Amino acid sequence: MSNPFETVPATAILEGDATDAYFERTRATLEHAGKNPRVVAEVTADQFPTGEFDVFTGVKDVATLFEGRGVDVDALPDGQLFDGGPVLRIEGPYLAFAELETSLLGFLSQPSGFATAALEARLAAPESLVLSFGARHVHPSIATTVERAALLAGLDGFSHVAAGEILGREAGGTMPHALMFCFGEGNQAEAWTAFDEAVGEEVPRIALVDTFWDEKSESLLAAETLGDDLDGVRIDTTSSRRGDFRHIIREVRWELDARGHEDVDIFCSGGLEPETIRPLRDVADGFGVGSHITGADSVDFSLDIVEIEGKPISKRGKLSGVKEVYRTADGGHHVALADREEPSDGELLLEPLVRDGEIIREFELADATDRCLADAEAVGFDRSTADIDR
Ligand code: PCP
Repeated sequence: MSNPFETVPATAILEGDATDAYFERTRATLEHAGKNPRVVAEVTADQFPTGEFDVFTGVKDVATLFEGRGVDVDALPDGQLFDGGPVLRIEGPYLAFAELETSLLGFLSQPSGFATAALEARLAAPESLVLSFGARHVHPSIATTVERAALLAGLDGFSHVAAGEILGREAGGTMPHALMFCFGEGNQAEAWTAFDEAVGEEVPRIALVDTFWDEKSESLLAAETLGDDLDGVRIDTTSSRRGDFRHIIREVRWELDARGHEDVDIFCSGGLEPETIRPLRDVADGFGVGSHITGADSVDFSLDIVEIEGKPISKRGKLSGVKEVYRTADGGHHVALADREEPSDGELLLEPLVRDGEIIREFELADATDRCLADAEAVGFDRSTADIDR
């Protein structure tokens, strides 16, 4: 069973076999015709700025993909926000990278979508604990991709154990409903006590309190059962039973406080989106977010040759010529031909990534997170400011 889940192995990606068939036919044709032109190709989502920013990530995997290939690659830094124009540029003989286009775009498109959605969740509750709970919605072989994107966007942690081992960060989480079912209705106190006895001291004591009875009753029972050991309660009320979720949380807070349990935090999960998190952020202490991140649309990147043998070229609807992207003083993006004078107030965003097949950039996730959050502020990233001050 060398490949029991039929996933595409890393060697196939690195060797260019993780490709669309037409690139193999292109190679055969060009080799047959004795052609291998020197090209410049650019990865772009929108040709012109749209006013809407996304988070750029996946660049570390792209660097690995191009290592040892005889090309130069420039790219935005990991975690940078972008709006229009090229995010990555490749220069070299076309046959040095033709088949890599499929994997290159995949490395960027889905992780950038995850990170953009995670940033939306982050900014919906900037002061709260926000955790990534969505690894269960994706193929397990890309769980690290989800959790890394969540961390890059500033989330406080994630739930996936194997991803944690790869990323060097311990996964978080306490108990599912399955644990409560195994003890049964009426035995919730027994379940929470057993949990308290069984798990390590470093695990927060957060009791799941929506399984059998109402959230208030189970929260008070958890507080009575674990006393000062209880760190928090998690409310994962099913949407059909949710009613006014904000009111339920305030009611639980009130009743806990009334009995002296002011230190018990309230965490929420279950189908949360930025627009449902925002009205809860002043009454709940933390949120678990899954499907909003994992269900994010991939960023629609494409790779286009823009110069061939030193001459600008493009298909209809695309912009020819080697370009640069600038961040302007007002937080916007400016796209211009690379051989023109730089705008006086523009910060050049594309940076060298690979030179003649050698990776010349280092990647620190913490740096990318800092960049992402600072850049989100610089460009005013918030897709839902309308109700932010409720
Ligand atoms: C939480 C919630 C979702 C999970 C997290 C991901 O699970 O019910 O299924 O969040 P999402 O809805 O934002 O994608 P648990 O309450 O632990 O699930 P279970 O009912 O399996 O115990």
